[in-house]
Amino acid sequence: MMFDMYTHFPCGRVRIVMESALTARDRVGVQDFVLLEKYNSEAALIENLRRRFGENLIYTYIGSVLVSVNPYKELEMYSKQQMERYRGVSFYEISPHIYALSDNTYRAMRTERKDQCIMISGESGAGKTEASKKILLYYTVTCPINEHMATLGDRLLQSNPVLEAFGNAKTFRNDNSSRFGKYMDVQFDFRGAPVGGHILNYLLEKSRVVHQNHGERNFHIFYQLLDGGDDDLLTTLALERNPQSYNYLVKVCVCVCVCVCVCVCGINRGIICNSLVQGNCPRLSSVSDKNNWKVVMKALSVIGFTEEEVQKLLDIIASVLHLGNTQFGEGEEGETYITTETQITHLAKMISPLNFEQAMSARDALAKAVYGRTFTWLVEKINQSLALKEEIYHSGKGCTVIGLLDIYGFEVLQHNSFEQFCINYCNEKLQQLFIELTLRSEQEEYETEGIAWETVQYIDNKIICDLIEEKHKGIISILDEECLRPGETCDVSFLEKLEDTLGGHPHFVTHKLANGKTRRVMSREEFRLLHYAGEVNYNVNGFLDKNNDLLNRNLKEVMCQSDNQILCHCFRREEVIHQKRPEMAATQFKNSLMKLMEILMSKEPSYVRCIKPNDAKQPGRFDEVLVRHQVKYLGLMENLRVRRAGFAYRRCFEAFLQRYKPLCPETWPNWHGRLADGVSTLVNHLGYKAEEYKLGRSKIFIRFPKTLFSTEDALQAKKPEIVITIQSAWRGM
Ligand code: AOV
Ligand code: MG
Repeated sequence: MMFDMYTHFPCGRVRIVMESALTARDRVGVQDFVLLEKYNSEAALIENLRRRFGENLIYTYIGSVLVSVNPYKELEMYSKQQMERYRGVSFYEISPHIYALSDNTYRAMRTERKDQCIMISGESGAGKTEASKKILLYYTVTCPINEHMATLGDRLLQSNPVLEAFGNAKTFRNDNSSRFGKYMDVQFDFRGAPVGGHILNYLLEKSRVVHQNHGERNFHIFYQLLDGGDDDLLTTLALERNPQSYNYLVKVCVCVCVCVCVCVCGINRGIICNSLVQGNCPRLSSVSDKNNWKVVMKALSVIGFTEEEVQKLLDIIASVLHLGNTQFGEGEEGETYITTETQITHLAKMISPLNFEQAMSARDALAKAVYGRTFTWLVEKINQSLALKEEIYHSGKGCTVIGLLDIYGFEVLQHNSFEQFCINYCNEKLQQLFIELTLRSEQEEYETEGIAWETVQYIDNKIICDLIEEKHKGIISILDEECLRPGETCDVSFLEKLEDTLGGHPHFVTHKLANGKTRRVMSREEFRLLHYAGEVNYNVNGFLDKNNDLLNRNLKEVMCQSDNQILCHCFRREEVIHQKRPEMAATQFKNSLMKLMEILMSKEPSYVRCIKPNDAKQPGRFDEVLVRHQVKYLGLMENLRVRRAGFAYRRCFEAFLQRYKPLCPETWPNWHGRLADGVSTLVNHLGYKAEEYKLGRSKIFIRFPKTLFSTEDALQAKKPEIVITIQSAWRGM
């Protein structure tokens, strides 16, 4: 961008001006996409990203939206000095940065006394979690400290390693993939000091506890405990150090085998081995489980977990591993019994009249429920530690909030299931919100500035949101009905119901064609949704089970009676006594999303759109095909179109006049009249045509970048003596 840059020299802050705008533009691209000449061209946008990425300039704006490309290497741009450079500096005066966005949001909250939120999106591995951590770090380092909450910053920061240990895992796409959505509020007092925090968590991928794809891992905490826990601890928990010993962590046996052994009852029976096919990936080169174990244990203590609580928590983690190793034998009449003695001593009894398949699935359901509920408990405990103190809350001076949303991006895998369906639904909602809020803020700005609103063309994805969430005829309602319907229901009957109700909907496709024929390219177990970001085929296998998320009543009862207080807290007596069926998983998710939308709607939004440059997690590689996909999924062109619908560029009168006054004898060296008149005089002198710009109440709006570029070039030609090459400044940012 062609504006004044500031840098730090030993003598203090010095104002410097960019080298020729054109040469800089050619080399490193524009730092705001709205200034691209061909703003409607996806290729131009990608080329701009590529150029900047090549120069380690990973951040670019679309107006006030920050686009970030994962560098997959440590860049020298996150130091404390860098934080200082961005403090209090206007968004446009300095190179794009996550700190600029953080600072801008913070200042908007302070000056306007309005709650803010920063929404971070992008596909797995694109850098969302890293971005959210950098924002949090920026606030904890640069904001003042409230003496009553002096350690809050530490607790806020330490919540990350804990939640990552229990909620993140190595996946094919990311060695530290967040397997839950997270929204975190940071509360600030009237002086701008952080005084509280609150976390909401969404849809933990519980199925990972019992099953991982090849090359992936279970949640980090299991490996951290085995690698980092000392010998005494492992002995107390009856654990072996080797992850290979645990079915839930490593592939144990790919075939079903039958062997004979003496079971706990002392009778010879045939035993069917567990035939799990797990990730088989116990170690990671990029992650030190041992070191991270220490980090997590320290973090738990900083947050305020007692030793007893930590012990109980680890008991649960160990129990899940033991549970996974529980083997079942099949009796002569098809009944099942537990054959593994060690596990029995660590688990409540769970012998019931189930057949082998049912026993296995009950065991896994229990492991998932125990882990999932423990994770929720963990978040509650962290929230207690971060909770705003009563006296601050009631001080009468009020608090303002910055919310950080780090939530799964649009996902298209080879095999898309219930989880992807929920994740992509969430992205539809966020896109809908984005369009609504961006249009609203554009409209508001036009209104404040007294400029006539110009209609914007955009894709409204409400139709897809309705298709998924509408009462009675949306996909979620149909799924719930199918789960509750008495009689024989299954995933395929659910698909048939979808076809009956939604066949013919412009965004819903199955193998059935309208003329009764079959669409060959689609399997009979799939439906396809035409999302705003592209088409996704969902396989219905497992939809009913995952939506039901049922746990055997006997097992719930056993859990209620546990002497582990965390489990007692997680499995409440009332749940067993009243036998009230909890909401189905998809409906629960839908309702929590609705609440999230309300929270976000009530705040001033900022956006970070993260992009992953390659699938190999390598620095310096920019895979254009991959990036193009994400540009599409993230709706960046849509972003740009909305932002550029009226005017590419806007700037307050004062800044505009200050910069370009050398170009007009009447405004140079100083303009003494009204600012608006000064700008008017200046642009008249420059020969701006009426359709090229508009003057609002406090800002000039310029429609096309070329108008601005030619003004900038004129300035460079006029005043070469003030041009200092700032290549170093560009690079250093
Ligand atoms: P995600 O949050 O978007 O994926 P992460 O934030 O975990 O992705 O980033 C993935 C990895 O990329 C990190 O572990 C870092 O190694 C690297 N990385 C990301 N951002 C930066 C950066 N600014 N500088 C250096 N390295 C970075 V997921 O949670 O899977 O959706 O589910
Ligand atoms: Mg993440």
